[in-house]
Amino acid sequence: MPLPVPALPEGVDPAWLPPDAFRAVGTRRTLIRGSGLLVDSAHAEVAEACARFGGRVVRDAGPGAPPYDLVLELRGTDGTEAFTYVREGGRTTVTASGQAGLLYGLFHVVRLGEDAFTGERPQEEHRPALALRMLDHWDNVAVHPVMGQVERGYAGGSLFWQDGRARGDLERVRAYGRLLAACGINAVAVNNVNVHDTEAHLLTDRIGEVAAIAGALRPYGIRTHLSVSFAAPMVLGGLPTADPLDASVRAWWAGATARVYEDIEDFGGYVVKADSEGQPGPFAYGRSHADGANLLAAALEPYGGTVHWRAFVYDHRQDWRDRTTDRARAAYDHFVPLDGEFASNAVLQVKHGPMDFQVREPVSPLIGAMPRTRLAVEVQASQEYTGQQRHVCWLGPMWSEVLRFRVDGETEVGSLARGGLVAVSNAGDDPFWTGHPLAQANLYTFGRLAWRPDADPDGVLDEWIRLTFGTGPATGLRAVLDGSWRTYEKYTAPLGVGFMVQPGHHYGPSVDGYEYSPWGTYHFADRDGVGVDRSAATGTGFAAQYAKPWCEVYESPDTCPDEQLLFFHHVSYDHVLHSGKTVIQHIYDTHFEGVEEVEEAREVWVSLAGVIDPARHARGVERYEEQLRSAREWRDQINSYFFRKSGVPDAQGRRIY
Ligand code: GCV
Repeated sequence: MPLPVPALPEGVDPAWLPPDAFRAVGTRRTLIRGSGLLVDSAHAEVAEACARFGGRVVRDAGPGAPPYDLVLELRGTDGTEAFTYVREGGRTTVTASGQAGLLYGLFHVVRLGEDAFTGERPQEEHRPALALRMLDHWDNVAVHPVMGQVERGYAGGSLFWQDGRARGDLERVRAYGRLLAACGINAVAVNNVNVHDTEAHLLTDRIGEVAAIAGALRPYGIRTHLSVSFAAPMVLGGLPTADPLDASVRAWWAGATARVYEDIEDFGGYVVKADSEGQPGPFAYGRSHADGANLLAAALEPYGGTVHWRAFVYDHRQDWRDRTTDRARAAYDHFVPLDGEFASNAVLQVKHGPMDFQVREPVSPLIGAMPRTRLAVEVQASQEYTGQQRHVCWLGPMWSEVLRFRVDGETEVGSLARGGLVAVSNAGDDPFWTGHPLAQANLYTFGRLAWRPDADPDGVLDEWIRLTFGTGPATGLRAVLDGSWRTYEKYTAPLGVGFMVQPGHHYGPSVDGYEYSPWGTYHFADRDGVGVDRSAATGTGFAAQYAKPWCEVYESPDTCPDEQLLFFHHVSYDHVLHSGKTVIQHIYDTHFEGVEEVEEAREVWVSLAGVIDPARHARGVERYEEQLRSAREWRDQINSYFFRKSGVPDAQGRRIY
């Protein structure tokens, strides 16, 4: 008997899989052919829908069976995730040669709803563009005294860990896996990349807890990965060194990894943050990051595992007086010389921008500069710098811009992410999963873009709205989500300069919060101008890390796109943008506009009372109050700061403090 569809605890939001989303399938006659764990999951989905809506499901019927509206047929066992979909002769047929493909095919039919059973459609082949579509959870097992249970988590506690151990009841984890499968995600790293001592033990004596979580995710085609400490041989194995070229270290990793696979046969592999923000790494031994990554790759290789090695390596103890060190340069400077040295099962995981998940950054020049290395691109669904899931900020357009960016004028980032697309997860044990109910759109959009990086994000948004809310409030929801990233950008740090957030927790404005800090995140505003000169001619040289045409485009303020101007150049307040406005007037205008746009969005949301279920609506109202308060604070602090620095009044004479 297949496991039933996971039951959601009382009050937990069904997100994009409400029962109604299955109505079209549940009223039909379905035949399922094939066997295996994921086919069982597909069967359970259809069976539950039929029980609710009156349809019928038959498994593996022989000849002479009655006619079916939907046939889901597994025709092989090759493990691929692709499926074909055809509608002919009044029947809808999904075929796949791997179990996961069959499950994805079913969710495709669910997404289409009635359309899946109407008219005729020639055969379509659906195949994920990226093999790995992964979420990294920055979850701590034990509550961290500063970072809490989930580092940069804005959706309650961890879905996996509670009271210092894996949750005993993993039904919600199963439900999470189901949601993720329905948008195409197939891998999850279950713990923080900052590996503290408690979490380090997950690799060895506590691997059983990881295995239990893996067991809950497996029926939905999701492989489990683990963040590990580079110093594990010392911390856990009692060795005097973690030197990647030391034979005893290599043997330790081989042994530890063999034991992991005894417990989790389909274990995905390790995620490593090394020599970064205080985490241990190969630099301590005078070794390169390729040496470090290859050590773990060798341990994983016999089992088909992968090491995801993060490229987020920079000096976080910089002297702010030193104008030559540029954090934006760091990943490229460290890793490009290592191109070609990484093992084939080592993936270099690169943040999409050169800094750190700001509301606007150029695409990291590292992507495209390492043709002989498997790269994964990392984005942040968790809204650390984009409103912390209190503000509505739908990131689909930003991610889509990144994925469609042509690094050399031709090759798209989405095609270069051979190691996959990874997001820092924004989900937690909050009843709405993501804190703000509208932040679910980010999780869903991430999965769909990972499947098809060239997908139109607006289409994905429509899909999410339709599945989650039905058709009623679609126009209003589109209105509040669609431009929300640009709105957020308008009232926060201007023109790509980044940060200006309160130190530590990163919520709310503090223009100089990081200006005299060691973190390398400066804006250099003075009485004459603002921005970071990263040109090759007079600045840090970062612009020269790009291939043509971008190195030329970014090199000069005349050609640099307005939205990136202060990332690449220090310009005077009266510098005229391509838009025709001066920098200072742009700052004033966008900050007033941004707040007005939040006011309008809030009105739209309020007007949806009665169309959206009361619990979601009430949570959204509460969050909009906070977003508006915070946006006003941003507006007033930024505008006042730049007015005081520049002495230039607002051309429209609006209130600046
Ligand atoms: C997990 C930023 C965040 C850190 C995070 C780090 C990373 O610096 O503020 O909390 O650490 O990125 O990506 O490793």
